[in-house]
Amino acid sequence: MTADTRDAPAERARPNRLRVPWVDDFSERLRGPELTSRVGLWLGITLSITFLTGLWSHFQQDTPGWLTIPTSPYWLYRVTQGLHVISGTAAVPLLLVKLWSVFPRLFRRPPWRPGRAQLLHLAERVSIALLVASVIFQLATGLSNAAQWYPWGFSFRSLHYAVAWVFIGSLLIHVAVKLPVIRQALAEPVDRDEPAPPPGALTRRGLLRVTWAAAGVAVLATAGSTVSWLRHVSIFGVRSGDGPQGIPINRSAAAAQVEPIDPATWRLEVVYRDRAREFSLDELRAMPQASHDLPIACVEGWSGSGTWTGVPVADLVAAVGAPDGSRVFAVSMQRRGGWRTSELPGQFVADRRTLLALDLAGEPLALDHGYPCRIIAPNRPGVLQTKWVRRLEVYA
Ligand SMILES: Nc1nc2c(c(=O)[nH]1)N[C@H]1C(S)=C(S)[C@@H](COP(=O)(O)O)O[C@H]1N2
Ligand SMILES: [Mo]
Repeated sequence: MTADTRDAPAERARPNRLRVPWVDDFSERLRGPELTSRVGLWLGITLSITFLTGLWSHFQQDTPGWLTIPTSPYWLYRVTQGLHVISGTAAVPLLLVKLWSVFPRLFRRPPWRPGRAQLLHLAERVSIALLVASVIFQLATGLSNAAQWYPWGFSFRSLHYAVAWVFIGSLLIHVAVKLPVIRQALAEPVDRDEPAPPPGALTRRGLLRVTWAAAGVAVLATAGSTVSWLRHVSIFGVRSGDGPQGIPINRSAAAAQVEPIDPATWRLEVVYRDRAREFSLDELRAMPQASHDLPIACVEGWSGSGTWTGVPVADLVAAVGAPDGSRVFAVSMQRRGGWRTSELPGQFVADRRTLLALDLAGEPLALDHGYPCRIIAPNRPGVLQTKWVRRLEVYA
């Protein structure tokens, strides 16, 4: 056997020789740091946007003491959460190409002898294992959440949030370790040292173009959930379709087990300390009404805008003699399940665009949109726009 045939891949790949592959069993024609670093750069950008907007979404729902969520611009959460889901979706094809470009490195053997090199090798592998596992976990749970599919028993938000920190920590380690390689590879043309492709075969440049196109398709396929004129191309836009009064329904009254009310006997309770007032639907309608165009921006990524009319919450707070800047805790008629209560911090109560809405698009709220009344406030996650409100508790 000559030296030539011993190294030939065909010889190695003989099916009767079952063995663990080596790193150089895989074709190096397209793979290499020039490709990996370019796809990695964009993967890093999309995932960083996803991380930051995700952090913001978490803080909107679970606000740390040092942070005051602004009520303006009213569309801010709509944009940040739309970006969160769009950039997360665009990351999927980038991640697949990136993993494909580096997976032969899984079959590198660690340095045989114990020592610094072996330790470094193991440390790098652990950080990459954490990075890959956390990214896959985040994208898989995030995408199924955006598809409103919750096939698990854990609390989505707390786990998605916790794993986000594992992700960002291991990403920073990875970038720090690879920075010299990344910088050098990005400074070179992508086809440096690229062997001439067989006729008709893909080149590195071609592969990059396909990758960008796939990410672009992923963006278009989700962006319609936020950007209404893209609705018809957004096949992944789960709730981008219509709903009653022009806005999709997140959870219907039937799903929330909320019974239709009798408008003659229904009352809204507003409670402040030992003061409590009841308002009938007619009394609420007799109060000065305000109208605002505000979006429902669901954490799951879809959003839609409507014209809401109702009583500014600040007026109801004043009606029970509570001071400006009071907080309001809204309680719905729904008895079971999440999202049946929400808290409006003082700045939201003070903002006169924050409504106890009675109408949407000039008509009484559809039962599924929260009839007889719901909270609607600027720059708020949909999950806090409580429907079927029965009681407002005011705290100074
Ligand atoms: N009582 C109650 N209010 C609720 C919910 C709910 O399940 N129960 N869902 C919330 C969520 S997650 C969203 S996105 C919005 C959606 O409002 P819509 O169904 O009117 O579009 O309502 C919010 N208000
Ligand atoms: Mo939502």
